[in-house]
Amino acid sequence: MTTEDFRSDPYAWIEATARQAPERAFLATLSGRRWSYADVHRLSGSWASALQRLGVSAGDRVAAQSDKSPEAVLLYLACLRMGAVYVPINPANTASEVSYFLQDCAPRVAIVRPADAATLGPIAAAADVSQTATLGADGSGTLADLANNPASDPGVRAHLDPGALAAIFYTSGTTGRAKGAMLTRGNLASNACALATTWKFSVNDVLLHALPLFHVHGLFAAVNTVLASGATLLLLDAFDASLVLRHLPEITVLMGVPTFYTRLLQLPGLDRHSTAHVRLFVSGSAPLLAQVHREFEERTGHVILERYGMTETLMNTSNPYEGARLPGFVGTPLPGVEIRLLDAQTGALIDQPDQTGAIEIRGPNVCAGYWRDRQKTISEIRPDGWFKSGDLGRFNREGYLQIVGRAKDMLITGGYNVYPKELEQEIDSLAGVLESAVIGLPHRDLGEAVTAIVVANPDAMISEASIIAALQVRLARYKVPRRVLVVPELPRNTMGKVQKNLLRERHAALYET
Ligand code: MCA
Ligand code: AMP
Repeated sequence: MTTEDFRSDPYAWIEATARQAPERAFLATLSGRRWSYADVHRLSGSWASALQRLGVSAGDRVAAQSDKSPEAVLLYLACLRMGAVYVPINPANTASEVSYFLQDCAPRVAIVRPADAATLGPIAAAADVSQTATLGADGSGTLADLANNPASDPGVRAHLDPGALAAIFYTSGTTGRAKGAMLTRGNLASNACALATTWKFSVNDVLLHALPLFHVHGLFAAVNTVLASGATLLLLDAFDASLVLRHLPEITVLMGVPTFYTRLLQLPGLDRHSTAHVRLFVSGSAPLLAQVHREFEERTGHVILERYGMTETLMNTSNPYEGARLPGFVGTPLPGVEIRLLDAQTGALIDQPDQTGAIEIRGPNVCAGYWRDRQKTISEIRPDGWFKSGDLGRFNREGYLQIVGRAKDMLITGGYNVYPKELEQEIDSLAGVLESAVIGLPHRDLGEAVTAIVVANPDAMISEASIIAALQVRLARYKVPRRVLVVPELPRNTMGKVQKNLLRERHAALYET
């Protein structure tokens, strides 16, 4: 196995450790389950064989809406091993959202939770998905039954080009509908190697995993970096600040969204002693307030390392492992990644520090485009490979990037991205609604809280509660507005465009009490 294999074939990591240190722990749970690298190599083979018997071949999509569990990790690894394209779906997504994903990605098989099989089976069939299998939170279900069948062939393995697709991750967009970012085996492999090197991962590391598995943060930044370094995962079902605090003495690395750190700071037990065993705290997915950064250092002596990523590009920049980790900055480009800033008006290259421009990214981390959406691919990725991030940034004199805003209309709540357009379309379609504007307002716990400002049709009766109730059945919970304010009209500029800045200023203190 060469370094080149590691940068191009993500499954090669497991094979290497399973051969060199078969008994080393890959994954442990709080309930005492433990898998070595040899176990995961053997099991991923049986699971790949099960997928094959469901008709899956290399290049076929496998869509999965499952709870977080070791078996959900295994399913992903089985796909990597056999060259199937893994399409994870947030368990919070409603049936109508799942229906859209299935129609769009046209998977060979849909994996659903046993309790959802009755509802989602017909939805999958209507989307022409020929097979549905189940996977429960405890790892049981028809998929595990197939994998445990003695007829399983644990030797299944595809050796594919680094350009072959490994995963499709849906990310909503400014046009409303979610788009599938096509991530290749080379994207995954190169990015995990860059992170493992930059963050000095070793076989001695134990990463506490409290993130969801259906986003690139939890699956690729966390799981892949552990795999690429032969390290160990301690898998939690979900983030729970007290539980995380209790287990810090057993781990060396924590990766989280800023809300993790805000919540940990609320616990009196967070101090130098409880964090002494940890060598690295990483934050990303949303801006980490400089105040949280400083408070964390005062309490624990640890300087949180902030980095910047995107679904379409995986991780782009990082503060240094050794050297100054600056509050409010996301660091310098990772090895192999290029970042440039373009003047938002003229498109001219900005080559001076302290000037704000549109961030563009190029490198082996940039996705192959959007699934079955050539138009969007062409509009977001330039012919010479530069990806338009939609974020605005500036470099300081030391070459550290700071994200100063977004050109795209998007907000981030607890690390989850919400695109106002998607919600506004849903709200505007409700009876009695004339128009709406969705904004993010400052929220101590979630960073930003989804807030809808709604205008009723003349003579119509609408209320905050009725709008929230109607949205709850259509949208994943994290997208549903925390508050809906019914107002007589929306502020507009002379061009007729809704002035969201004014709305944000006007309601800035809504969540302060
Ligand atoms: C849960 N709720 C939320 C959110 N999470 N509402 C708004 N925003 C959220 N993020 C709802 C729940 O459904 C619940 O609703 C209520 O809020 C209270 O839930 P609570 O128990 O307090 O929340 P939680 O379950 O503890 O979740 C908070 C969390 C979680 C731990 C911060 O949201 C989380 O794990 N976020 C991580 C997201 C992530 O991995 N992002 C990475 C994206 P009700 O009361 O009605 O039941 S990848 C990315 O962005 C790029 C690539 C990158 O750079 O990483
Ligand atoms: P996603 O759509 O989930 O891929 O989220 C990507 C977006 O999250 C980026 O385009 C940024 O706007 C934002 N993001 C990720 N990491 C950071 C960070 N450290 N600071 C500020 N914004 C971030």
